[in-house]
Amino acid sequence: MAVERTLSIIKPDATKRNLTGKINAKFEDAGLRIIAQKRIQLTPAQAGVFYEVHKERPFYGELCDFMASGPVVVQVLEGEGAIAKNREVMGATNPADAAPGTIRAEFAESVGENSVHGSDAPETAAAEIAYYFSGLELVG
Ligand code: FUP
Repeated sequence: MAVERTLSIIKPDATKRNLTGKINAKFEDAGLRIIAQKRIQLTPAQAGVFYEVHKERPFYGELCDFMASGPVVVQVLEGEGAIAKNREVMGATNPADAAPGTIRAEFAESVGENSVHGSDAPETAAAEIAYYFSGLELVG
């Protein structure tokens, strides 16, 4: 399997509860390397551009406001099959459906406030990484 890079975000519900380290341990235990990471405060407009694919969905406004409600930690994870592996470690979007041991099963508060984001395909991973990081910031 090829070595991939994927964009991860630790969302405001998790940064507020001081869960960055516990979530990072899940990534590292799964063999994902955190090759870039920064804690930032998004504006609703910046979150809106990132989640543009959802702009027709009823939850879009709430999602943008939530993502701007506190700091997020944006990060690039690298590893064999990193995109799918990260999705496995994250668990299902709705924590009620997330497998035991996943980040969302253990930490997410609701379908909207679900602690982490992870890219879902190679093309989105490349675009999402480029939204938050310059090439110089990726140190594999
Ligand atoms: P995921 O890829 O698992 O993050 O899920 P989606 O791309 O389907 O959704 C992106 C984000 O939209 C979720 F993380 C939270 C929000 N969302 C809702 O608030 N309500 C929903 O019914 C579905 C998604």
